[in-house]
Amino acid sequence: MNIILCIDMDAFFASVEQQANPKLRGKPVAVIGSGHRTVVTTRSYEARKFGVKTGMNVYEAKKLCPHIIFVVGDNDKYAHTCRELSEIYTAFTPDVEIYSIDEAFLDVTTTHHLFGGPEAIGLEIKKKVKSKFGINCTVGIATNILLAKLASDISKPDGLRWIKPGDTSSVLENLAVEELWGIGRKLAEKLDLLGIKTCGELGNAPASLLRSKFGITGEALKMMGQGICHRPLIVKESGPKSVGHSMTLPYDIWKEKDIEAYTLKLSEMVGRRARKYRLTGNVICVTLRYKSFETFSRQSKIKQRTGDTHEIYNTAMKIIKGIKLRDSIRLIGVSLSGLAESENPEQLPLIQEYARKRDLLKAMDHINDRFGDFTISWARYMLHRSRPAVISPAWRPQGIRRTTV
Ligand code: TTP
Ligand code: MG
Repeated sequence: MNIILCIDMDAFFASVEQQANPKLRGKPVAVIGSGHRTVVTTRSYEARKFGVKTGMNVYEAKKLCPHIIFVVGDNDKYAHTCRELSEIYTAFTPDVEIYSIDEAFLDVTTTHHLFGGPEAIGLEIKKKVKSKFGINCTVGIATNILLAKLASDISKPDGLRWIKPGDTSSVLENLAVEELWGIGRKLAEKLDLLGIKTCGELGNAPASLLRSKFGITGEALKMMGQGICHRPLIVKESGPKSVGHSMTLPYDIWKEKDIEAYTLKLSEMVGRRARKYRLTGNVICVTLRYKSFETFSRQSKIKQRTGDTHEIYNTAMKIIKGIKLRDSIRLIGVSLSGLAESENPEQLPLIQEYARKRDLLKAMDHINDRFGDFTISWARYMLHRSRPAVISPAWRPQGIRRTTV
């Protein structure tokens, strides 16, 4: 029998904002985008009491809750927290699926006994999330992701619920079908026309009826009504062969100082990730894409492995300066490969200059870990800082969020 945990942050964007600004705590807060036709992406539980919902425009929200505080969302901050959260999860199992920006599934079938059981893991995760980020989350535990997600949904906010196999039918019996993950309003309306309102009714409906109405999905729907779900977790492979970042630039560039600034930003992202995972590498590779979309890579091997932003940057710039650019650039990528685990980073370097550099990077990493990527960076890069205005609800660390099970 599998044991799956679903971890879902409570009012995620709003909670992150309330944490970042104490004046927002305990208050009705709605997170919005920066455009003038923006809508509410989420709202604090204080705002939910007034009926403020995701998707409402600011006028509708204000009408329901006149003292609501609107905050323009900061995607970098949420993505940063999401990445940090996954580190908390992987301490309990390597089988983690980051499903969306604030939801993850953990398969603890083979590891829960090491930590005192599934509930103990859930409580520990809640504690860690609270102490590290100051935000609440809800944990659902069950034998599959459908029921784990349901367990979390029905115990929000700040909850923990284990739906054990013996409890499944009593939980589902009178539950409205649209409470199930993957059954939206439209599908619920179609089921309603067949006289099916609850999961209990869905689970007991004749398979032939569902098949004739919904085709092959009909069978899956019946199983969902019974709390059966065979979708496995989609777990990202671990053990990177290289650490790399690339970015399509906001506009095509040509000037050396622009190329330098973006290469420095990318080198910092690569260096920081390498340092975080205690990796060093000795092959630096630069990828360039011209305005015409022609793309090519050049690499260079250095004598000693490094995770130092400036060594990566200097090598990357040497590579770029050795290329006779034929067109303006629309994408730059920097990667570090030939990876090995770095030696004990606390060991004192013999040369004082190296010690200073190490301490500087460590202090910068510490600040950026705590407050988000690029809170502190090199002056040359800061001049080129820009930030996207909105985040897609489909955002997830790898690819697009799936909306059905
Ligand atoms: P959800 O987990 O759906 O919502 P939530 O975390 O705000 O609240 P809950 O306590 O009910 O889990 O979404 C996670 C974040 O994703 C949310 O904080 C904002 C963002 N989001 C969008 O940007 N657009 C959307 O349409 C939805 C639903 C969420
Ligand atoms: Mg959430």
